[in-house]
Amino acid sequence: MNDILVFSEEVAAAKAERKPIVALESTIISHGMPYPENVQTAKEVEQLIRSRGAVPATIAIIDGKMKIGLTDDELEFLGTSRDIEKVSRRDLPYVVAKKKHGATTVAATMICAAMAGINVFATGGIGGVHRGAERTMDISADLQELAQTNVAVVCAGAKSILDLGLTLEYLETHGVPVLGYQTDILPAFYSRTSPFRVDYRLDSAEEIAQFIETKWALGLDGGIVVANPVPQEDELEESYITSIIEQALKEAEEKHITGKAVTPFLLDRVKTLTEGKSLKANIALVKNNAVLAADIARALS
Ligand code: PSU
Ligand code: MN
Repeated sequence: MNDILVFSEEVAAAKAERKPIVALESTIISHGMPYPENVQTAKEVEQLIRSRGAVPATIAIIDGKMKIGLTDDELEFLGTSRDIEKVSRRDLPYVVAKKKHGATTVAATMICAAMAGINVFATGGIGGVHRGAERTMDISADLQELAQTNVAVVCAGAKSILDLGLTLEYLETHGVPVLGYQTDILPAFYSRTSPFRVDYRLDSAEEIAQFIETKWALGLDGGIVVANPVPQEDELEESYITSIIEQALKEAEEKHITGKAVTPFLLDRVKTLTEGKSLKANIALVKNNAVLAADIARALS
């Protein structure tokens, strides 16, 4: 196991000194944003976490190694190579056994983070129950991971490519709390609001840390969703983004896109149809989440 789980120097030192650490995923780099914005954003997000007194640990599989903390060259490689698999829980053993390269989803990043002893993770949006899931059964493995793995995930809610109502129902069934940071309303990634409420509103990183600590102290295993709305100035208009998402969903249906290709297809279409407006919002919300995650990690340590 020790030669499969490999720490960067920076993260190894942070662990030895018991510094707060924030995990970051890599699917957003390889499959979520175009080059060069993906690599640029990944580096800036790491820098932001350092500036808040925590240590970033971007996670990916390189040559079959589960890397906890990446060099700038590795970030560049993930952001440019076409040879990167999207890796969720199901795919992890294949990519490790075959010594391939993989970008980790929220689920796979949670798994690697937990193995590495890291319990706070910042991302953009989580996967969830897809619209039409009553026909397709398309439910992201991210939700099942949140049900069982002890990592708090800071995100901007979930995109309305998903059925947000069913996603909340699924999380409730599995005992995953959805916390709103300074909001009562579940944010919908590009917009600060949705028709749904979060389970509990907490207004500071300290209160969120206290909640997380209490959950695990009670022996209640599993993750926590911390929903942090996109900054106001970067928000996209709800009716605008909704019509674009509906267009993308229609195209996915017509092209019979299924399985793990669905989410990357939808993300790519939304990006193209918004002519880059969604990318700007995406970058802003990821940075916003990184800052909150660093504050929570500090409060926890
Ligand atoms: N949603 C986004 N951006 C993303 C993803 C989801 O708004 O980049 C990525 C994350 O890595 C997430 C994954 O874990 O897609 C979910 O994929 P799937 O639906 O195939 O489980
Ligand atoms: Mn899916």
